[in-house]
Amino acid sequence: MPADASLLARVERIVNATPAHDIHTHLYDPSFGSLLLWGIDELLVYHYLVSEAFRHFRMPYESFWNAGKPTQAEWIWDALFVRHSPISESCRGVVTVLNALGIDPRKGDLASLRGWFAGQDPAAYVDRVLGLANVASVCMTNSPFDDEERPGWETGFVRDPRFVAALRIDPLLLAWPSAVKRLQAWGYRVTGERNSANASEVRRFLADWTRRIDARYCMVSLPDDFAFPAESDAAWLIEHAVLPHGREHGQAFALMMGVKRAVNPALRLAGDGVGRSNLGALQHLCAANPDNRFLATCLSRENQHELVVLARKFRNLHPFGCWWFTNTPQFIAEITSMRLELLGTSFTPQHSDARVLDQLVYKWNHSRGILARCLADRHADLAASGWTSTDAEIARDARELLGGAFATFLGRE
Ligand code: RAT
Ligand code: ZN
Repeated sequence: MPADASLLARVERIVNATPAHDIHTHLYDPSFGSLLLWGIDELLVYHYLVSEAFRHFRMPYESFWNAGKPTQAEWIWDALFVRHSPISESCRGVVTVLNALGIDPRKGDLASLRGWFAGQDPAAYVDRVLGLANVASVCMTNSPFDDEERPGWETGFVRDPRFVAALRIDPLLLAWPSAVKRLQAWGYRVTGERNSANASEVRRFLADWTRRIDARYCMVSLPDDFAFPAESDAAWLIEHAVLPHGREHGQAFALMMGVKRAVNPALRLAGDGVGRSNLGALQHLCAANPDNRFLATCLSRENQHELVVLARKFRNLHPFGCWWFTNTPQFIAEITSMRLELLGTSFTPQHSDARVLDQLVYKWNHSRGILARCLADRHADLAASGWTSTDAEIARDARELLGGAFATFLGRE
């Protein structure tokens, strides 16, 4: 039942005051310099907004891509904020960010917004954003296959403890023939055949990078047609390298399921779509590998119920996040309520997937509001059944939902 105003206010206060551990972002430790994106232009050229702006643009795709970032940002601002109301979730996010920073987005133009951001000191700005978002730690997406990122890890740097690492291995699993060449160049003796010598070299590669970056978990985004077991390189690598590595290092494996890459390649990063996954693959992984831990999120709305039911059957499965196209108020409310009703607090309702530092502010502001409502409604139902929850109990729920259950699942309490 919907919580009354006073219960809702209590739960909101508690959820807002509870620091979040953001378990999946595309942000970088500030030591990576320009790889950590921030500011108004980056907010505007976010790929979620690029695909929305192309709903209005009449220009050829290439004209957009050939323009510099400032011009792209101006075009997007004009299309989505000047000529139309910014009511989509991603547009509203920019407004929430500016508002939280004390900037009235309706006063002044893009030039004055740029002036404000240009005056910020990067290090102080990181502190300010994390403070505004009330985020205690952000998990990065760290790929040894990324030529801009890898040198930083190889050289080494002083880590900011708020930025924790996760080992991303999409190219390894989804483009094995090209990954073989890269691994060879890095000194791993792989040939591409599916044999035990290759599996153990891949395990050596995973172990080296796990240690180098102190990876909390290992992760991949999978297409909707991912199957397991299967006669595929990905299935072979998962079974013979990723899972044994996970068991040896006590490391969870995160599957982000259901992305259809490059549905419209002309949109580049903004051109990916969604497809319904076969969660039989996840069921098989969980059932056949009770000593491995799996984190999972699904991009398709149609997979959400099945994912929650699977988590009831397998304690080595931890659902997380309302990812990408499900990161809208309507779906977050639906998915979070369903998970609370079927799993209690043993899941992680949200990750931000932020690519731009400032987005932490809106992603967490919007998500916390919905989480608080869903949680308040559960406590209202509970009260109606005869159990009145204390503030301390609600605070315990909030801690579990905002990172505590995740840490317990990973064995990193
Ligand atoms: O949400 C996004 O920004 C997507 O582009 C993907 O990066 C997705 O989150 C992923 O990690 O594959
Ligand atoms: Zn992501």
